[in-house]
Amino acid sequence: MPKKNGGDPCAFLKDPEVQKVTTSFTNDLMGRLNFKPPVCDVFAGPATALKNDPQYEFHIHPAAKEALPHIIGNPVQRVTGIETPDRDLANNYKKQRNIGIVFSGGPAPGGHNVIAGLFDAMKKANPENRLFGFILGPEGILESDIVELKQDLIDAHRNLGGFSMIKTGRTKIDSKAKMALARENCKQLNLDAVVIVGGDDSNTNAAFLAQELFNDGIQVLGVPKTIDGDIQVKDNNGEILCAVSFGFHSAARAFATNISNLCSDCSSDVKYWHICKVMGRVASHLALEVALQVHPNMCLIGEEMADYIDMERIKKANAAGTTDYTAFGMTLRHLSRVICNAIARRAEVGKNYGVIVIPEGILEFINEIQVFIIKLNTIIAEYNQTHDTNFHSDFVTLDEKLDYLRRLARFSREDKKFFIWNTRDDDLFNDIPAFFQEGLLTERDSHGNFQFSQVETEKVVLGMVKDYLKIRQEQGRYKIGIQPEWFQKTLKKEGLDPDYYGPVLFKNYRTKDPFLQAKDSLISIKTLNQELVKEAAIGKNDDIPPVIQRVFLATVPKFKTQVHFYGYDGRGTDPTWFDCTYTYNLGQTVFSLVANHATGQMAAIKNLEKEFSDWEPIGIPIAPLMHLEERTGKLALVLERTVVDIDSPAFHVVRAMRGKWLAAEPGHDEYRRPGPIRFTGSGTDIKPLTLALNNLGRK
Ligand code: FBP
Repeated sequence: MPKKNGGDPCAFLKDPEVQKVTTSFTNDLMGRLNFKPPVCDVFAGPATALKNDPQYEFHIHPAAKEALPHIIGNPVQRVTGIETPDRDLANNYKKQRNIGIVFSGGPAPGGHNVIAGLFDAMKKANPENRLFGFILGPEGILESDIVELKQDLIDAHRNLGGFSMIKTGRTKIDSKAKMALARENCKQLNLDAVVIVGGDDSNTNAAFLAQELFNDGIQVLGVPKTIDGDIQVKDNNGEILCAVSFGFHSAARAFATNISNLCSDCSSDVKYWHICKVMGRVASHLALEVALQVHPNMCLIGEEMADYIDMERIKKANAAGTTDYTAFGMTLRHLSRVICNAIARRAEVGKNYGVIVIPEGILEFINEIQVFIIKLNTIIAEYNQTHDTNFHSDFVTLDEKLDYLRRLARFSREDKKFFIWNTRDDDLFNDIPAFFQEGLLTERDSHGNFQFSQVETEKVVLGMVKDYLKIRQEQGRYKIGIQPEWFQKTLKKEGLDPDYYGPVLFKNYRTKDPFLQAKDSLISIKTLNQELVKEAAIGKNDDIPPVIQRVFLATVPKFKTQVHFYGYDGRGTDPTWFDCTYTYNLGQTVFSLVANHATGQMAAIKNLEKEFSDWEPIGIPIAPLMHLEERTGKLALVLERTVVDIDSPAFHVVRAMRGKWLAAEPGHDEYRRPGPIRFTGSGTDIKPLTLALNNLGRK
């Protein structure tokens, strides 16, 4: 062993004992690299074929029919295993192929296994087959930046999270020129097929590229990726074809592990409310899954808020013979009240701590915010179009942007015409905090999506909650409940009679309530003094007995918060068994689609919600899943995203258990410990709990 002082530090690092401790090759890593996910039975034989399943039908949008004529008629295709392929099939299956693969959008655990599954399947069919990875996402297609993916590289990434093997990016191939360039590059690279692993926007891109490359005989296939879990496919009859995108389970489990640790922390030092924002910009699937995994005290689900109807407002408007449009959907103010009520209820039973889960995209479901987002999207898009420039480069600072909006409001006032931004909008917008204004004016991503991860959603909600809690506190409606035993013991220790002071301090002293509630009027030392004097417990000029002050202070809540954002950590986490296996089989499915000449299809596994033995690899046509959506102020054909169904069993369970999880009653909290991510093993929670619940009662 080299000497600690002096000697060559590098020599010290060569010491085998030191190397043993500092090695990057941990047991977990080695276990992951060596793990072989099971494959569906259809992949066991020498070849596969595709069987059309015409019973699955979709509502086809006329715009999709017009834009994607070559692939709009694609059916759902089932992969079948072929034990003894005839000569034609065998020759075709074995044909030497060059396949390009690209990751697109945010990382999601399992991506490397898509590559591994595809690689293993194509090498099994023909060892001469070659796989190429486009570097840094679709930008790699446009730049022809490609690397051949060989055995060693793939083996070094098996069952590991992230997209680090070939990186990813959000470039969109969205113009005629870019399409033509992509086409030219794929032809130059002599590719037979391109596989796009991405979310809704990237699969949309896959469909358009499939259309573009159709006549060149280059196939384009999609793979449903996104931790947000919002790529779900059903046919017209509600038959589930793709229950969830890959990466969702792992990310949710990573968030859940961390949030469950916070549950255990906060119920130990009982002083913090942990506000946990979890990713998911459009849908609240991740928040819902995390809630089922952890049983937090509160979990907000955006889709439920959008569905909210304020009956009081409706009644008032009806009585006045008018319509109150603000009665539909929840307002920010109402949301803050709901949260505050829950916090105050827990405080009453002495629990001045807890965990709240908030979906990243919650604000999109809030009435007034949604209006701002749509209006600002349109204003920015119109500006860019009219001036052929970029709004954000022309107006760099917040003040410059606000000034532009003010000018729009002035135009609308002076012209007295209908304009998208009027004085009322401007006034309302100026009422919100600057950081949030900045967030709402942030640059849209390349697909025209509002970038929720850049907005401090939790800060907005928290700001309102803090303000309202302060009001409640001043009204005497937010206090900490006191255990009668503690009160008795504390006063007796100081020689005071608890039965004398009890009715002076508490409104429920003579009841059998498990917690004593301070009178509403006791909101400060001054009001405590007044109350004691009024009840003749002390004289006008007497000091408050210190122990009474102590008891009073114990009833005063301090709302202390810790704010957390769970997103990027979950995108980079190592995959669960579910995602390892799902993605490896997706890779195998993609090869079957390529080898059987499919294009414009998305690889999927049907029956994911069931046992592994029921999993069925399929190809889903992308074009029929498209609809028109507003993007950058214009309508665009995109793959429809699926939001949380508030009629689903998973949501019903959360709704039914919410009261229990809030635990606004004496006793323990109901927190659940999901434990760390596993990639082996069995049990009920090896798949997403939302999937398991939604499958109950289905055949
Ligand atoms: P994808 O839809 O590309 O999978 O990404 C989704 C997501 O993880 C969202 O939850 C989040 O809002 C967004 O990525 C953040 O993106 P960025 O990488 O641009 O910060």
